[in-house]
Amino acid sequence: MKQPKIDKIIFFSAVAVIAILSILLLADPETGTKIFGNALIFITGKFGTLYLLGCAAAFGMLVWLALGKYGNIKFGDPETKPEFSTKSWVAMLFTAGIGSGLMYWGTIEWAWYYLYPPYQVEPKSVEAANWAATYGMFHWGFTAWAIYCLPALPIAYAMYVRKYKNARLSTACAGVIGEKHAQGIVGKVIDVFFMFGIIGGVGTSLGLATPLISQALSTMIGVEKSMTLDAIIIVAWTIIFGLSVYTGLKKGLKILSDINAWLFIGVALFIFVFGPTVFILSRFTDSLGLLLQNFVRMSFYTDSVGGSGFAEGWTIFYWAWWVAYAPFMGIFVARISKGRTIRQLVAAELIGGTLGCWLAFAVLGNTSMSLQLAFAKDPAAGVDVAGIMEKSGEPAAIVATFQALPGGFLLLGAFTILTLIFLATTLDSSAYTLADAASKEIEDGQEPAKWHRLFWAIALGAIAIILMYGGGLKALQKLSVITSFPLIFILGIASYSFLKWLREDEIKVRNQEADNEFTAYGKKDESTRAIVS
Ligand code: NM2
Repeated sequence: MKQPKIDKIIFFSAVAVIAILSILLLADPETGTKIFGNALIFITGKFGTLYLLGCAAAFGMLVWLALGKYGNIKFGDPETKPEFSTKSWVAMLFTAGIGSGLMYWGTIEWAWYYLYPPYQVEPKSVEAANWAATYGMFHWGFTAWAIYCLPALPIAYAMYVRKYKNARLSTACAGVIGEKHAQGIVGKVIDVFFMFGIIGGVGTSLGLATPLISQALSTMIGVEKSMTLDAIIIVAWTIIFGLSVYTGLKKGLKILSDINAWLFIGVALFIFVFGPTVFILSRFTDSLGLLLQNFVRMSFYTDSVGGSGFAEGWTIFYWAWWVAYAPFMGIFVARISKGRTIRQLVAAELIGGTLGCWLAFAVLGNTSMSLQLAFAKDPAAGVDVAGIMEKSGEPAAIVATFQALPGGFLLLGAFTILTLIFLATTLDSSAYTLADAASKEIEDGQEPAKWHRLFWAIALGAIAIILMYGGGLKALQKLSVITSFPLIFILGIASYSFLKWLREDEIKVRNQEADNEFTAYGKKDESTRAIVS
């Protein structure tokens, strides 16, 4: 099959925007970090409620869609079969959207809440521990996955039902902004903009994961932490995910995702069995109760009087982070969801995604917390994980957690490989999606050109290394979350477009059925028409 051509305007504008920004950030990283840092504080501070309300609404809409009359609508013709087995499909959509962040925050997020709890709770108290174990599950739970799922629906609908020959965010907005604008300059701006969001997002993940890997490596094999080690790690990563993205969706990406998911389950099971099994189970059950009881409270918590900044610093920041990744997830998930129904897609993301994240938080986070609680009783019997985190940073606290477990050395090795692969699967789907969005027309079953996929893979690694060495990675990370602000409106437009399309097509089908009936009975019954129009 011929390879699709690139869309020159989108491709070169994206490359130009990224190149100019990287040069500016390299020239003056401090000013960049300051400006974007302030902008981020401004957005989460002033528009926080918009994020909270919007994301809660997204969750509500998806539940309504999945359970309602549209749930059975298929992405494809009635006879279309899914391209991937359900297991691989869920593994792919889970591992694409989840990078090293889950390993990182899944292990250590509780410690921040334990030290600085919400609801004016006493730090390090029993109540603080309860909330600490629960909040991570909230920030990586249903609402978060609803944000991911939201753009996947209109994009998949545009591709497989409306049969648009591209996989772009702009196309998903066509129902509202009109086809002319979606194909024109407005659409290109939307696409370049979101591409830029991914690159920043990937920079964030790499910036978070690289110190963790180098901390683990230096603990295990005694190599000195250095810039060179960081760069070697990123190059190794780029090779792994570059290879998988080069071999394509059905081979490389699927295989890497499968390995990722199995290894994740294996490591989690190992820690569950050889770690504090009973505490993990009882802590998880307790957290689940607290979460279900307080889901609404947590969804709308702003602490407007207390002014602790908990919501801005955590929930709103998290929602913004998920939103920044959402269009990429939308395109990628749409790509792999041909032949699935709306209900299946919502269930896979909301239930599958949430349970996957909860597995990490339940096992890794609670294990880490149990060490802290043991330390509080008897310093010799546990580890002061939160203390290590405050003193030496999160990576050191994460490594200290694994070192304290049975088989610590091996476990740390497995954890490191897992973190590497988790991020690699996110990076390869990012590169694939970037290539998808910057391709011209893509026929059904076609993939973006090989060189084009590889180009984005290398670009992602290169930008991270250059900005890490030269400074400016922090600014880029902040900027990527800032891009979530206009994306909220774009996602709103895409969702509205989707509902409009569903309604239009429903009327069309009903009209057709009515027409068929007229023909069958050989007479025109105007009253049937009146019902459907
Ligand atoms: N999210 C899931 O590194 C990562 O896990 C990237 C982060 C948006 C919080 C995704």
